[in-house]
Amino acid sequence: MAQFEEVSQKSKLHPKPEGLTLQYGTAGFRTHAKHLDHIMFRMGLLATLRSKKTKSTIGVMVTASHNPEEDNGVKLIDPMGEMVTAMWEGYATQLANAEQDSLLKELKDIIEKEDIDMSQTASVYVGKDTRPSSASLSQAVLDGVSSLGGKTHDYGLVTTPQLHYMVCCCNTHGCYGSPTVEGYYQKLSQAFLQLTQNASNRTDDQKRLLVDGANGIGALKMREMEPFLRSELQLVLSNDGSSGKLNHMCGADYVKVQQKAPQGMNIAVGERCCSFDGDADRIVYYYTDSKGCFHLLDGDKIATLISTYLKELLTQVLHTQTRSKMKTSTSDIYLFCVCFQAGLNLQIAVVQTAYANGSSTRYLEDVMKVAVCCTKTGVKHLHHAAQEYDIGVYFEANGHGTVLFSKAAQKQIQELVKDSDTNDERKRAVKLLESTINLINQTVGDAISDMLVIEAVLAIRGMSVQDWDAIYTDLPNRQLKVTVSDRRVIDTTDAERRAVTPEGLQDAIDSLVKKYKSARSFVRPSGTEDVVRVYAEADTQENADSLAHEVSLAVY
Ligand code: NG1
Ligand code: ZN
Repeated sequence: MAQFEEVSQKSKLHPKPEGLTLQYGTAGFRTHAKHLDHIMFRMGLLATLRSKKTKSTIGVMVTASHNPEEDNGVKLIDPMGEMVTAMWEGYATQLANAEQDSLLKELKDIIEKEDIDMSQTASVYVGKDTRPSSASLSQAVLDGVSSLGGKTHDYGLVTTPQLHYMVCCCNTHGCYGSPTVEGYYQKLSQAFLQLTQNASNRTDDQKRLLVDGANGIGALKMREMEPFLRSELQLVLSNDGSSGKLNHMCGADYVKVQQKAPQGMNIAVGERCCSFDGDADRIVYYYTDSKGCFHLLDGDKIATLISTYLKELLTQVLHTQTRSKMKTSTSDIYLFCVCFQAGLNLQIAVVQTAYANGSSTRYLEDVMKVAVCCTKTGVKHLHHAAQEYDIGVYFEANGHGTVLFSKAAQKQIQELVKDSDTNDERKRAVKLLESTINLINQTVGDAISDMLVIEAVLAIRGMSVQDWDAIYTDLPNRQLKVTVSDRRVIDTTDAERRAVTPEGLQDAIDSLVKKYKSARSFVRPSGTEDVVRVYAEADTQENADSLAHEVSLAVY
């Protein structure tokens, strides 16, 4: 019992307001910062239990991502850097909502259900974003961990993906990289520099990129990373937090939803720009053309660029190897077998959500001949689906995503790199694959890593942002939010593309959609805000706007 004495004492310093209930949603707990002190303390407790249970380091990130500066939130990170399992999300909600006098009872209930050995040591990594409330809230997490005797490492200000990376590095004993911010910069910059060596004669203009840091942690971290990139990428940072408010009229979410450039950025015609969100796990690109038209390159365009590039590399390995086979020496035949696997047996798939633009899905399936799979919104669903493939490229349309390489795929690629008996073209392709793997943060979507991958791919393929944009043309689309008295009355199926309840809603949507050309629309309750989201796309912007409007009226 003595081990819970400190929890009992310290929890009084982080009291739960009576009657307040919160849910561990798609992105953890997220609400106004003033409601979160007790949640943070309790998530410190839960992370300690999770660490004892898994005998691994667990992460706790304090952030509310793209939400307003006054909000905050918290997310738990599992041993390999992935999101915590659904079962533990349930425990998080249970612990968060226990009234003060039943906290210990709920804690012991989890310990019993999970059969946790309390004598096991615990280690928790904690990080925070730049919100004014983050300092005291992350202190509450640290208090929670130490009151249960867990060890903490406070990383202070880091991006969400950086903390995921640290947790993965720690639990893989350095195999993934060194668990420091510097280790992260070194790993990524080395891979980036290796990749860009393959792009000859880049001009300063091609190396120049305008970055909107959303006045958040991403801007701070890009400044730290810049010297590691040795001018191979010349960043012009705006919304770097020196004056503006976090996520206010800037950042990836603003740009994606408003479909316009952020404030605080001076953009010349045709210039390549990107925006991070508030915790730097999302990125979107854009430019304006000579007519002043804004062009957005969102998560769907990013997934298309990256999967096309990877598919080409795998094909190059296969083709060059086929030529080796023609020489018919014994060793060539052997090499062919190894490479045949790399070229043929690695299946690339792209994982999307219902928000993916219809044009992107069509392009990937019909032109690229890549398998496309659709999951529910929320990166954990995409991440799990992507794990099913040798190479799973997943992106939400809002720019949150990454690429996963199966262990077997990584092994095959590494073996081919080591193989000294290869021709130059194949070696180049295999090395590019290896450096690309090193550049990608496979634990979670990462704006910095994604940005470097995109910049490297554009450089290697000699593409401008306009060439990239021209791969396919987005169907005009509109996203709206509708506030209703209870959003939970809407239940969906088919990866959230069809509403099952309330009765009649889907029929109403279907008949509205029929009025327009190339149209599609769906509604779903948000997992992070108290709203219903409406999405519509159609042949023209006017039609997409009016379909979205009509569907929102049907939701009331
Ligand atoms: P909700 O609020 O459930 O739509 C939003 C995003 C998700 C995901 C989460 C977590 C849209 C339409 N939805 O979820 O894609 O990023 O936030 O941050 O962008
Ligand atoms: Zn985010």
